[in-house]
Amino acid sequence: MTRFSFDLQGTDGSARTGVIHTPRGQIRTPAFMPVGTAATVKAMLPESVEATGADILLGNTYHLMLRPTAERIDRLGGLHRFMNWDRPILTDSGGFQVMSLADLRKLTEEGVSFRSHVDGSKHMLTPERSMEIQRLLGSDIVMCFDECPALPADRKRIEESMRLSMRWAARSREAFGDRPGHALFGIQQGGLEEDMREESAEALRAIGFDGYAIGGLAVGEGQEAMFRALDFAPAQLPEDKPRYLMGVGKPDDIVGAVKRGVDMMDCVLPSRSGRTGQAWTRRGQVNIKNARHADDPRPLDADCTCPACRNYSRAYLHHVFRAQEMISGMLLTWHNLHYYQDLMAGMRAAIAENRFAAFEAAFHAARAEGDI
Ligand code: PRF
Ligand code: ZN
Repeated sequence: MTRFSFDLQGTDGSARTGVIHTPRGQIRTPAFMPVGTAATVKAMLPESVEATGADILLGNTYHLMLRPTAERIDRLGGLHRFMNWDRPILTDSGGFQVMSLADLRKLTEEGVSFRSHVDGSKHMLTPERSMEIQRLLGSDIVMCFDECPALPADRKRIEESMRLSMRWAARSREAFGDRPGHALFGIQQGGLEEDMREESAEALRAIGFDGYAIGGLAVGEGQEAMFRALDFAPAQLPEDKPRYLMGVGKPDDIVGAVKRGVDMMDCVLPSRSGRTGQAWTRRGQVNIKNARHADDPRPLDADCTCPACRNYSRAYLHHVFRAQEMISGMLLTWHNLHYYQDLMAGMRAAIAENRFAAFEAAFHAARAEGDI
């Protein structure tokens, strides 16, 4: 059986390109993972997600434990079969989602108790239960159970939270055990402070993981502060393992993160904004609701090869959005995911050919010209 491994193939400054090998296939890095929270990437068939160029999806412990439950998914053959996606799946561990979505949360050393945002039922998540749920789902890349404050927060609060997450990381490692072909990733916390990030990285390195995530960023600090933290955080993590920046981001966040040494990212933005009429293109953001598109026979992005751009006009996309037709969310989501995957492919090629700086300059120049 293929064990989980990471093959770092090239670097350009701090930027890296490589391949993660898993029994369910390869993940080309830098990788963008579309979000399939409730066992679907909303408005997309799995084969369409694959056609955009995605190698891996993200699923959520929190949502799936509440509905339809991990035990039911296990009885039905696991998450891959349930949602008809046979490539790798990474699952988030639930703590972060509980803290942002659940009602009546109570945080203790043991874990988090909370009420479901769906039906008010009572639940408890601990590192041990999170590992069990992610095993029942059949996740290929399992995330440690952690929590983090929104920023800005007091140093004291960030420190206590980070140390709790490191104790939970040790319990997650113990509960995960030895599962050949499946990976467990640690999650670095520590806010924006270099010394706390280093303490967290040191704790994770001592435990030992198959990959390392950077958590606790993109939680209200803004891009400039996030980039300052990313100027030191990736280098604190092992060079020979994948580094995953959780919940990021807009295209310019992604380019800046890759430049600073991040290998994997996920974000709801391309899929969520597709359903609200926002498109992302080489020339920046386009709001398809805008009346200026009503008579425009041109494609959304003349350089894009996705079905929305090959087969439809801006006028059509504008019309179906205004008419609240379901195809609107389908086409814009497809386009956005395709654009994100094109961006990742462009960065992988640029890093491999040692021209990332020129790629980054061209990326910003096209956006500065704007949509015309
Ligand atoms: N931890 C986990 N999931 C996350 C985050 C985190 O810190 C973030 C922060 N951007 C997004 N998703 N487990
Ligand atoms: Zn397109």
